[in-house]
Amino acid sequence: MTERSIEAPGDPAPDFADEPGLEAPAAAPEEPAQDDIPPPTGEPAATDEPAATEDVASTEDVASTEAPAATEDLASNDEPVEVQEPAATDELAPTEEPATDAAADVGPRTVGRLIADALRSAGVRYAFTVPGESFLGLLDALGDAGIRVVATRHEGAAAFMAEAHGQLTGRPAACLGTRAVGSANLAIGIHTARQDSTPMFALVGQVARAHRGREAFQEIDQVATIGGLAKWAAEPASAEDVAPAMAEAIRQALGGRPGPVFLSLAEDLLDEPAPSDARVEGARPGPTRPAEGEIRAVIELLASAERPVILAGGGVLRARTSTELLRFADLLQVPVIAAWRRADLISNDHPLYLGMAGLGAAPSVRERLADADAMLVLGCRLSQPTSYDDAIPAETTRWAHVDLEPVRAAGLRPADVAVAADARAFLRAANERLLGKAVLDAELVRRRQANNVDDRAAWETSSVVDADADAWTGPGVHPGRVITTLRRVLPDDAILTTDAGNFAGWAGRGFRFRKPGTFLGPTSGSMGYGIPAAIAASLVHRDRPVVALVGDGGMAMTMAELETANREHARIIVLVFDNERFGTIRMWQDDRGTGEGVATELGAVDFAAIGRAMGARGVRVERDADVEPAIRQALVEERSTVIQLALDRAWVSVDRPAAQTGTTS
Ligand SMILES: Cc1ncc(C[n+]2csc(CCOP(=O)(O)OP(=O)(O)O)c2C)c(N)n1
Ligand SMILES: [Mg+2]
Repeated sequence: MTERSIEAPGDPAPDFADEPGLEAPAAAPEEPAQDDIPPPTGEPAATDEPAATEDVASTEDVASTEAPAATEDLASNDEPVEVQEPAATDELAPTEEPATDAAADVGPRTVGRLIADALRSAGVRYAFTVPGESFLGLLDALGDAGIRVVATRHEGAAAFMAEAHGQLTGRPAACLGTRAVGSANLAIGIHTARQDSTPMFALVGQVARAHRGREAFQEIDQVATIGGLAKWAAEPASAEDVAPAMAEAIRQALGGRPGPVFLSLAEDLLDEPAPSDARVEGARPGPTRPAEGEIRAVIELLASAERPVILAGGGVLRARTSTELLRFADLLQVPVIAAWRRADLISNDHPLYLGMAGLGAAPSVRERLADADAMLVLGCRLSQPTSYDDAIPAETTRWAHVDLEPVRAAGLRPADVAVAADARAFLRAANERLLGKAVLDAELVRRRQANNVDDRAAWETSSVVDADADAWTGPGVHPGRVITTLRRVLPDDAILTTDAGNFAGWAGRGFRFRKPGTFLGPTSGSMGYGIPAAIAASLVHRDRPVVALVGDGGMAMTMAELETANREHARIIVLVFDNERFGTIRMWQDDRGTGEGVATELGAVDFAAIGRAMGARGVRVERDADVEPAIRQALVEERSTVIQLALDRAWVSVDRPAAQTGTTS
């Protein structure tokens, strides 16, 4: 077997429980009110999303009304068993789960079926694909194993859908493509899953073994090339290799820092009989738990500071532990800043929430981070945008890193305290300690409380995106007002997805998320993500509005998937911020003062008509007054809607709003 691993096997994935939304407290800030996310209602019948209203792991099973009833999932991530964790009624601990293949005893089966059963047992409910003749033996087996297969128009969208599904639910999905050409198209989503730490299976057909190494039709070394984007990749050489490869693939995808795995599967192998004794063995180890001394050290770091801050990332969302984070922040009176594109971490209305870091963030966020005398970086890998090009943590900030895999990167000052732990395990243990034996310096707590009030006020001022909206008379819409209108009109459990581009800055700064699990955005900054992610979210949550924010550039990259949405009865609303250019890159060109307009000027596209051609509704909005009615109408329609928003080019970015005089058109 050809195998490539770029990471040591690590720790387990957290369980995939859902979590109630967290509301801003009305009267008593230390008692966060909890507002439950309603259970999903659409297909899959018993859905991919837990219906629990607490932090309880889902017991959801069975894919969709269209998928065959699944075999029992012994290794499913949604059937955690409480282990080791101190008793708590509202959250189930991550758990050691057998990764055994439940279908191993069903009798003779093909290698394709063996793989499909193993995927199902690892929690896979959806496979997204552009089919190819090189993996028919797997494609045929997926439905029989209880996995719903969704055809997409491009493999890039298939990979984005699988990534978004994994990011939203914590449960891995699969994407499939054919040999070199399909693999190459899947690449963008594999890279995105890697940067987002999202568990995902990318499975690609490979030429038959007899042709391997002869530059056969669409042959490349897939493990060395596209596989290099994944956390782990392999090409099993024989039927005997497949079960161990699947066991390792599952362990790699879900264990430690989760990520995408890549399997290259020879066409002829898939129809071979699997060895009768083939079992996908292996257990993922339990979550890494912090030691007493480590917890104490982190608490002391924060409790002894006057301006501490918690910078929290996707690890908190993945562990479904926002409630514990807020409890921890409340107990210590330490404010929370979200990592880039993880702003749905806790309710943005909570007094201890001080904004999202990174691209487009309110200026107060960076200032507050830079000003911190102590910082806990929690469930966050300190990406380049989040750390403002490694400027955060600042030289003067004592910092602790609690993460499944704390980073030790070149150029990054080592953490004063580094704790390898799951965010939930850490927070629960830390909260227990705080509620029990910890003694806090009352004077310091009082000072932090006073600072928090000021800092929150500073963020609220700094994150306004529609200050000048009443003065705006056009042409086109005011992008900041679009975002505040959207917030006003959407229910709290609506899901927002975003593409890449300057248009996203207004939402990044101005939208107020109120519940965890209501935002999907790629930390890879990939264009083309918004629509596929929205479709994936809508498949999971049939009953919740899903809104994709896209620019005209990104829209055109994956707009063919509107037909996929229509076919799959996924109801999405697409807001297209149309400035007829790759506006972000044009801005950089203008800043350089050279090459303005090279490859950044685009022509007009009737996106509303495109929407209609794909089976959706399509409307074009030219002025602010028409934005709200268009969104409200879309919310009550049965079909998807494309709302094309005319955006004057004077709106360069959230930091460079249009002046009232003239345009750059
Ligand atoms: C797949 C991909 N290709 C290229 C880029 C580089 N890029 C970043 S933003 C951008 C322009 C996006 O244009 P549009 O979607 O119209 O949004 P705007 O910047 O105009 O708001 C480009 C080309 C990228 N991030 N992703
Ligand atoms: Mg544009």
